[in-house]
Amino acid sequence: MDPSSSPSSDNKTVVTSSHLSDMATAGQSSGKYYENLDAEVAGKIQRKVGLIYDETMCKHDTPDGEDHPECPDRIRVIWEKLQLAGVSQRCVVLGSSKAEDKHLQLVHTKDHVNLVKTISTKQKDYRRNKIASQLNSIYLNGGSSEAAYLAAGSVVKVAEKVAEGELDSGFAIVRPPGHHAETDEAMGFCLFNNVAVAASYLLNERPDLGVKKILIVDWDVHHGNGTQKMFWKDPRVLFFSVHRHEYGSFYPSGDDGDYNMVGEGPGEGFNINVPWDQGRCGDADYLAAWDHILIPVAREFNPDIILLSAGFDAAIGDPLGGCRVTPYGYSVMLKKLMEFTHGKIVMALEGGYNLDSIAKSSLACVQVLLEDKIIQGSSEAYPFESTWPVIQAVRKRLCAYWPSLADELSWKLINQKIPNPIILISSSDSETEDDPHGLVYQISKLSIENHQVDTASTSWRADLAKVDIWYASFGSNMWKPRFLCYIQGGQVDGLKKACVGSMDKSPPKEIVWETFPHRLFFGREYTARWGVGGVAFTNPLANLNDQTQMCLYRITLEQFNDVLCQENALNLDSDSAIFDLAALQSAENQISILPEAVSLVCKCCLVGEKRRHSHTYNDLHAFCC
Ligand code: Q9C
Ligand code: ZN
Repeated sequence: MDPSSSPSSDNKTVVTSSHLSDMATAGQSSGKYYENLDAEVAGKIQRKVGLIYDETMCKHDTPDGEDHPECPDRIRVIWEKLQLAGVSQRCVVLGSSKAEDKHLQLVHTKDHVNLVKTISTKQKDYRRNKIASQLNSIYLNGGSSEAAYLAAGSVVKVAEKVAEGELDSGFAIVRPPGHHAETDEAMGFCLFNNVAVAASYLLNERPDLGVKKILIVDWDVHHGNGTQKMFWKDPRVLFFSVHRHEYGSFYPSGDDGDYNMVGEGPGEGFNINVPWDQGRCGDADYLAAWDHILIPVAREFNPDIILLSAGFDAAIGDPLGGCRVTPYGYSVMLKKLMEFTHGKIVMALEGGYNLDSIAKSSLACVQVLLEDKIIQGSSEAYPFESTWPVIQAVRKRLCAYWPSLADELSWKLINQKIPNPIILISSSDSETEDDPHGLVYQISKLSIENHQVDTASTSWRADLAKVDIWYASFGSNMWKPRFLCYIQGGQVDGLKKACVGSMDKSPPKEIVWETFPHRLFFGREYTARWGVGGVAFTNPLANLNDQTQMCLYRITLEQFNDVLCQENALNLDSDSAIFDLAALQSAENQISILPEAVSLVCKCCLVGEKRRHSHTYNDLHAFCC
């Protein structure tokens, strides 16, 4: 916790710090969530990436125009994004195709195919509404049949071209989505199971293409119940789904998405579910599932092609998903799949309901398929603590079929702490160019000069109350309800006991989610000044290419003091601040300071306690003394 800064004439530095005592080694042992997977573009033959988009699929809409998350604009915004970014122009754009009934009937009953086919033709709205009302989460209109046929047919077409080798990979930007659709039932916004139809087509109708083993990866935030059932007993298809499950309470609810559901008969072991017990999962959780389940299994399975049920409703900002996967996270997940099948990957859109998120995530993925330089970014450093038990349970349940899952995960890996909040305090005037959102500028304007703090004063609270700071955190740790407990008091899920809150219970003046230019140096295990423990500094102006999503709370230095006290189990009603106010002030007075030169000393150390404490949350001692 280090509110300090090192202003210099030409280079404003916002110093942030957090306890990072095990961060330096974590990067190596945990699968390197900060790694850069730059693809060498120069000298490479451009990969052929197919795209299908057809405005006709926008005609599927709610019958009387009410709002619905699964809306026509979903595919429009993706298509527009790819065009605006100049990416679609470098792809092979194919016309859409209607699925053939005989292909649909590889996975669906004749009745179901007929139902979907006849929805639009002869029936009136009220008839359609009646049918829809008997289904789970389905609306139907006059455009539904055609859209459903085009969605399924387009995924089949891209899959065929990729399997033939005419394309290296492709993305079918389709709706309605497919993965909830079962053999004889539409549900969950899905009419035909587009990906399952394509998989079955390759396996059963096109033996000439030599596709014998298919890996279906379903990263939609919901369980792919339909796809699971269709290949339940089929060892030719390895189905992997990662989804919110919450003990069966999350849509589509029930036990189907449980990790015990591994397939049956010859298909036993060829169905893998990674069921999150909670929302809010982000890049680190997904990448942990990749590194410790999917990737090793895929290596053993050695598929001929990968079909990706690419819903983007686990994306940050999604109104239904509640998770926090960033475009960067998606791009890394996809990149990791490119090692297989010579990159033969067929992406099909499933869910995803935040238009901005799905457009950005889609763009990031197509750039991976094109083997562009991967977008810059970084993820929260660690998965949630609750993620490891899930991953361990999945590995244990499936290790009989996949020996690469048999080893126990190392203690070191699973006991990594989630990253601490990062504290930003800035002073100094600064340049404001290259800061379109104005956030860096705003931060730079937060100054503690003119707020002389009197170390001898008993009115330290009044002094600190005059100073605003930005408290920043990576998403998963100080999520808003939790952070608000530290300010306003109370207890939410994940807090061991209730917080008393800050003395000043006024809510943060601003709460901003921002993709923030930053650079983190998590590099130190020891600094002369701060002793054992890592530190992190950000230099937003010098490293504009590095981006991370952070949540920033504008609070007063007094509130910050109280947050720290609560995190470290110290009393609030103390007669001094947790900070060394003299250090804070002298930091302010220096013109150019090396980060190491600035330090705030925590109270336990001021009273002569030299032993390193083991606070579960904020090991303040990691960087004081
Ligand atoms: N209580 C896809 O993402 N939610 N489908 C219904 C009823 C349905 C999501 C909630 C969510 C379906 C493809
Ligand atoms: Zn979904």
